Amino acid sequence: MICAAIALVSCADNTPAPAPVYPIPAQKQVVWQQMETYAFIHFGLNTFNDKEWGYGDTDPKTFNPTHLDAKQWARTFVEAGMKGVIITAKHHDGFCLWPTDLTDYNVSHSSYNGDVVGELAEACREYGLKLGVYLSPWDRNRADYGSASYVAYYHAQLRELMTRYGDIFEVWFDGANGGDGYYGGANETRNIDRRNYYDFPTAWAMVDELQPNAICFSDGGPGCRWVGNEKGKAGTTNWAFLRSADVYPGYPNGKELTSGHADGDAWIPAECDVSIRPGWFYHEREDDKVKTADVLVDLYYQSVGHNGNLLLNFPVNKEGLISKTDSINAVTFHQRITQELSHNLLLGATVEASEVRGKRFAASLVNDEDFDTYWATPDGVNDGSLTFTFAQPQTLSRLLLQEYIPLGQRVKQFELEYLQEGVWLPLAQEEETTTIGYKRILGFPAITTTAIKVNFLDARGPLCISEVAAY
Ligand code: FUL
Repeated sequence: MICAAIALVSCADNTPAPAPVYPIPAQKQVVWQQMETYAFIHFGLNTFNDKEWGYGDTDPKTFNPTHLDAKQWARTFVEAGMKGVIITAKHHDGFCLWPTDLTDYNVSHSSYNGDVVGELAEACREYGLKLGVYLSPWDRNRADYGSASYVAYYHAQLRELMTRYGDIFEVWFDGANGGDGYYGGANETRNIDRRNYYDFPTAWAMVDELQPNAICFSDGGPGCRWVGNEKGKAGTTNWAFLRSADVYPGYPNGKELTSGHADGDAWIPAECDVSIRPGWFYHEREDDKVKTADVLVDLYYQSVGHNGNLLLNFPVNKEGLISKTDSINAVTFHQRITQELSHNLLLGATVEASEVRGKRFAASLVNDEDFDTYWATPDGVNDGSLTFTFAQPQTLSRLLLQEYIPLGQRVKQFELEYLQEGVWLPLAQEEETTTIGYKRILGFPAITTTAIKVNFLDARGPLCISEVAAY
């Protein structure tokens, strides 16, 4: 089958879509995956006391931002291409950025007169960003931490956050619970059973009930998972599945989370968290250590380009603002990505598919900007190829592939080739061309060619390829 690479007119025919290959995502997980990049904010007593993990005994009056402006944060995020923001409503020190009814250790007893979570919620509404909250299970301020009453308190805090601030897109359940040299908060009990103590299933059910569109993050999901490192990098092989019986918040085998479990039974895609500075919280000494736009661009290709979402942290400073260098670098990063991925060279090519599953599935052989149309192979055909031929030689250094994930993640191995003087030559390393998932972007030294070919060598079912683009 040969056709122009721009979307063909879709022709009605009765060929049924391929059956899903399980596990498949919930609709809200697809929506979440399409956000691709969003911001993280670490802000609290640590900001003013030069700490990363406060002990929970710091005077709340030390929280004293002089020019706090959540709209400045929101503007920066919009210009940096972020689709939402998750704020540390409560970090491990137990200090709450909202005026909770449940403890005095909160912003209303600080030197700042306001509701930081509420101000951010309002700014998000104004700037069209989605809001998420981080609520640390580990709490170094509570005298009853370790007992059942703390868990009731923790769930009540969650209820406040789920009911006071409008729509929430994600709730962050951090698995951190102390570590070498960090034990011994003001009121700490160490003998808890981390897997069961917090009664997470009840917390997640509450989120489902009060915020049905929100997904729950933890090391092991259920909505999305930690990627196993704080460097913002997913594996080149990255399955959106985990074996749900094995994983839980605090799951110690972080390495597995970088690539997922190929035999997983639950759709739990990876989220790549990383800070724009070395620390999560603001420290003056890191003012000259802000990640450059170049580094951020690279992180984008290793997170979003590796089938993960990028959660980029901004340490709000003592004034209550995102520092200038951080804003500039983040905005420049977004401009660079937008520019690098703006012109799909395949739109001017003709495409030949090894096989097509009826006319309907030929309608979108390449990047037609419509995720919901896709090229599919017939039942029983779990491999195939797409060949793109250019009218004039083109120079390219990136290839982007997307699977139609509402029907599952399928591709296990593929390869890229380009035509050089009548011979097909390999374009990328084998270990880099395994899984695709929602999005896979490959980079390679620039080549000039008249044709490229994607060979899909093995998949878990018939192929469902939503997009192909080259830059
Ligand atoms: C970790 C925490 O211990 C860090 O302080 C930070 O919040 C990071 C995002 O998650 O588990």
